[in-house]
Amino acid sequence: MKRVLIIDTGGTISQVMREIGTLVPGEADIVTLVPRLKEIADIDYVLIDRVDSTDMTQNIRVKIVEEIEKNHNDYHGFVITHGTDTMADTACALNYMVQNLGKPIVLTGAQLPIFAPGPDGLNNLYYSVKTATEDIGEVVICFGDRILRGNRSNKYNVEGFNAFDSPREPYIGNLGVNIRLNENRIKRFKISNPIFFKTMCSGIVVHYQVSGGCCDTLKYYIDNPEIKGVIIVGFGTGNVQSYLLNSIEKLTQSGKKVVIVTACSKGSTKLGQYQTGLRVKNAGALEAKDLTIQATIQKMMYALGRDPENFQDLFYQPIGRDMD
Ligand code: ASN
Repeated sequence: MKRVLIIDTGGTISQVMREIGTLVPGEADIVTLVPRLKEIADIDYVLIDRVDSTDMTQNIRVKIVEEIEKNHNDYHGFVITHGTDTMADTACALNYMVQNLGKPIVLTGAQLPIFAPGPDGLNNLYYSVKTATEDIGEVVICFGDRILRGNRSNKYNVEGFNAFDSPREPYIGNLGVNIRLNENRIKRFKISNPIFFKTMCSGIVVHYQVSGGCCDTLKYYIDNPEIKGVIIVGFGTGNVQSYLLNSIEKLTQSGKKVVIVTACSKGSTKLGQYQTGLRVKNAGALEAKDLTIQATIQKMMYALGRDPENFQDLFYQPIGRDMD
């Protein structure tokens, strides 16, 4: 029988309702609530934390990586239960922290606590364990009736049972009476040579442009030693407002990395297309091309944590088909 390790980090799936109507971390043993999991695979379970994923940290992510590192030869796949709010961020982080595993790392969770009437978490957990035994060699999110490339996904629906989408990448698979896997997936490796990377740089900020605004908050980052990288969410192809340019130039001159990502959920930055993009490139900023915002954050953390001198090369090296 195949073996699957479930790594629990918390999220709504195991939360309970307080009388006042607020969900808080609970004590649920989610695996025993889905007894039929044993018919799919031999299951082992480790509890790492019970956080609402709002409070997900790089330390918890390192613990996930350590579990995978310790056990990677002994299991066919890994399932990580996680809150939905930052599940896509963790999927991206794991794509960079665990490279060349060649086995499925499946993230799942729920919109409703597993004790609520009609909980989606029962199905999500069941199908995630199944997915972890399949011919997949990458980090995926398994949620609702979709299997999605983790590093291309985002939570787009607060309520729906299909909470995730990946607008830049067709689904890796669809769940129904059968699991149907698509050819765009990365397949399981026969022989793998994984690399585990645990020193992500947390000193990243994201600046969202305010159309019609006038406050140059970027200037506060220039002399801040905590901040190593700044992501600016560009309009369209990566266009950035004139009043930010002076600070961007100072940021890049002071050695901080500045990356422009597109605010759009499809397509790529093209900083040369408009003058409003070219001038930010001339100020020393890089562009995230078609990386999602979540992937840009985690890839910056990875590249800065790994080797800031080689930031540009590391940032542009595709990992787990995160960019075209
Ligand atoms: N706030 C919750 C979390 O991310 C949302 C959920 O899991 N549905 O932990």
